[in-house]
Amino acid sequence: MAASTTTARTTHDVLIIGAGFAGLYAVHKFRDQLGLDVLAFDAAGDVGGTWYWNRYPGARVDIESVHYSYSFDEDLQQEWHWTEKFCAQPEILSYLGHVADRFDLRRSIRFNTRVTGLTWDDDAAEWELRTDRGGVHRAKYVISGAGTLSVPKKPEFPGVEDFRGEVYLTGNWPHDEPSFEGRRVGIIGVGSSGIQAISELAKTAGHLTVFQRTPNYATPIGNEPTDPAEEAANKAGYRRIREASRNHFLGVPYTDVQPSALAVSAEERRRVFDDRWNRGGFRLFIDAFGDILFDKAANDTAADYIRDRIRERVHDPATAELLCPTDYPYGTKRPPLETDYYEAYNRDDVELVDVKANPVAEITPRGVRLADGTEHELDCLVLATGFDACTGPLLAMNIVGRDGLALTEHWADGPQTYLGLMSAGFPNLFMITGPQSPSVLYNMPLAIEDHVDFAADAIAHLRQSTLDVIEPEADAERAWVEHTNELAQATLLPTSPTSWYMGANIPGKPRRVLVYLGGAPAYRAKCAEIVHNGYQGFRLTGSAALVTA
Ligand code: N01
Repeated sequence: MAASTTTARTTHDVLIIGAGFAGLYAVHKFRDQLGLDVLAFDAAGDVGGTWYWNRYPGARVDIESVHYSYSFDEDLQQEWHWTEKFCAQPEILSYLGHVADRFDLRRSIRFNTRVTGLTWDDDAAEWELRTDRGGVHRAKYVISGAGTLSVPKKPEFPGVEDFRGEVYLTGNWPHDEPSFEGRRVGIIGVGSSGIQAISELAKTAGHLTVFQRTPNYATPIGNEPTDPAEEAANKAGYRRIREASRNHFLGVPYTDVQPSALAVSAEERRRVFDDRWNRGGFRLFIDAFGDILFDKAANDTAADYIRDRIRERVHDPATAELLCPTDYPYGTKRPPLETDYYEAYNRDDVELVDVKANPVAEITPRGVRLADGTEHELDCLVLATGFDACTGPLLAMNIVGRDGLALTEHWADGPQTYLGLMSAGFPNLFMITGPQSPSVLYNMPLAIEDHVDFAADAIAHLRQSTLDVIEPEADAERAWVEHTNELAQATLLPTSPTSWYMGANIPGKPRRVLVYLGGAPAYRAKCAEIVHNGYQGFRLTGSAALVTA
């Protein structure tokens, strides 16, 4: 494991924040491929990022593992064997551990070390990074791989600290697997995390109470053991598969999307929806009809279809209706993928409580009390209440750029970025899968590789000259923010009242789209054009130190 000693003051070429998919690849890229001196940090005790923290029962990937994996090393993708189509958290964590071993990455990472401050020193033209272990580290370049969903939403229920039972956060799950056998368990939240956890908790808890505010459009994941013939074909065709993925909106090599749900007969629509439902993954969402995310009438056809399927699976009609989303379009919140989720509600020991009609008033020492005074007594409470997505991890690090400008100030009305990768006034700081990039609407490992490669190319480009500072121009940034907002307005996303894609899940958070909605191919083409035009929209300069050297 990591070196546990912290050198109080060190200087490097590149500082890297995080040891998840982004940080690990960045260490390899900058240290082993560019030959730079790097140091990385992670608050966790080992590598894994999101897969280190999210160990709750049922945690599983929602993009096929064969696609949700690194593409940068042919030997790596040939030698690794995924046991299932959609692997569970322990296997993804093993994969990242294997990557760390294979490329000897841990020696460049300080674990159990949280970044608490990052300040740009204009005179030296370098960043100073501070940690909670008292370390002060300097470098010309900083790569943030701090993640998009790594800051859990703070529990917003009064009294939670007085609860006499155990409280668990899905996004910060204990390493000693808690036992729920025979216990009265409550869970708040039915997003992707809650839905995965509920399916598993229902099997072991003595009684499970699900506190649901907004039901979700969950569809079958379609998980199965890896088919050896398919695996062999994938390994033989990885090059083509990765290329097809990078040319797809979501970064997966799906090819069956039809233009419009409204252009086909009801029978054909049903056939397509049935086919995608049965094949699982995000096929219903992204590989059925191209207008589902853009046209309300098209969206209604998919939403109606999903509601019908929910009603087929849940025996009690009143419970089924409560589980049917009605007040926001399908896909405007990330659609959860499930295994036997709806069947959990057919058990006598699982109870669904509507906390939209009757909100949670407080957590009492005994359990959860609702607005009408009803108290649900519990032994354990699981909070699956989501994350301060996309901007949260960056804003948590006390980043201060040029002229003392705090990132919190620059982003007071929502994120301001160029390409979702850099921000004006914050030179040489690359935000991997940052806000206003495709990030969570692209296949994350590929999105990460694209961004790390962009940063590495930019730094290599600077190092070939007497330049060493890259920063977006304010006009280019304004235009990018406007562009991402316009793209969002052309979709149904802004109509969801609680979607984290729009920052709407956190009270007081500015309502601004956090994801680039033009799709991965358009985004990649834009980045390539910008580089081709000499890093158009970026200002490339030489620091005084370099020029006088
Ligand atoms: O969080 P969420 P998540 N009272 O924000 C409820 C990724 N992920 O952790 O909708 C009552 O989606 C909230 O209710 P509402 C994936 O990208 C991937 O589940 O605000 N309820 C909602 O039901 C995903 O989208 C996987 O009304 C409250 C839930 O908590 C993202 O992470 C697995 C509440 C939060 O849902 C986030 O998912 C897991 C309150 N005060 C996660 N506050 C994969 O499959 C919140 N809620 C790879």
